[in-house]
Amino acid sequence: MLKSVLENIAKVGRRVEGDSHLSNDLQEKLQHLRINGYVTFDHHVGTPEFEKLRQNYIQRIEQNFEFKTPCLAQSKIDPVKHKKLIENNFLASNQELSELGLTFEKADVKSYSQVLSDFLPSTLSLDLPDDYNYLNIWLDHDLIQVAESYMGFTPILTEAYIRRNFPARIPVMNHYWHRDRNHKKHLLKAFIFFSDCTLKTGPHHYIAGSIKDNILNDKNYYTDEEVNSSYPPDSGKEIVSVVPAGTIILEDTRGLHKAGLPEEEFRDLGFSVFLPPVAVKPSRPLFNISRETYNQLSEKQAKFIASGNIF
Ligand SMILES: O=C(O)CCC(=O)C(=O)O
Repeated sequence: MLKSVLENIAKVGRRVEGDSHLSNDLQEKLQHLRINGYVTFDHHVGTPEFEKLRQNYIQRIEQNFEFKTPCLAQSKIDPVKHKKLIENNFLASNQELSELGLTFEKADVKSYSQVLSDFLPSTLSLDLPDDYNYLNIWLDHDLIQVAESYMGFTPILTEAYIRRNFPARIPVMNHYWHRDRNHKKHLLKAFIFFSDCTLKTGPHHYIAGSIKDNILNDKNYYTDEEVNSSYPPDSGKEIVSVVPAGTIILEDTRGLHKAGLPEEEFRDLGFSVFLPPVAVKPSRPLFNISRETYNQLSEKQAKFIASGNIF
């Protein structure tokens, strides 16, 4: 008995007992997540605090050029020369793309509009800023309580970043339906909308309930046709995120999902990934926060941060 308890702790982490400590609203959210594989939080929509954060993010992208480079420049893609890469949906590291001359660097950046016109980026990525105001959304108190109860233990925030996605000539892997494989049993991702999302700006798509079935689970990617034939459009299973800025969708991405390809403008989306403590690779932290920012977190929030992420 003791042996199996210890084994369980080693497998996942500190267990969280029951759901009764949650408010009625959060119990409902937890129930929704358990049944459907996703749940939506809208308490940041329209708040001055979120709008201030959004403006800060826009400034980091459009004025300070804090996005990551090397960055893929769709303008440098030659459909003939890069046929293989296109067929592989650009499954290559930034380093490999850079060696092929398909990226732009910080030194190439003169202004935001020049980046868009010269390089046609499909995505600009920003690492989570070392700022408590961002962490406080990534570790939103309602969200982490639901995440913890769903998993049954306190998970660790292992990835944290924001992406601006533009219309792209060539789809990449996550534009196709897939199931995330980061962990077989315990995985949650939060999608934090930093812009109003419409059908035209590339909504996120999810098949409700698909974590519970074993349909379409034998290959890495699926077409719309394959998904439509297993989950007909009139079944109401496909959830499409037409939502205002400030919305957070917490999702078990072991279920079927895909990124919508923007047809116009862009969409800004924050990402967080929650995994069991044992799945954390201390040698490879995927985001960093300073001790000063860490010290601003509540006791509860701090439990979601691994020591390897603090510098
Ligand atoms: O950008 C999105 O809407 C989804 C991204 C995705 O597929 C993923 O993070 O696995």
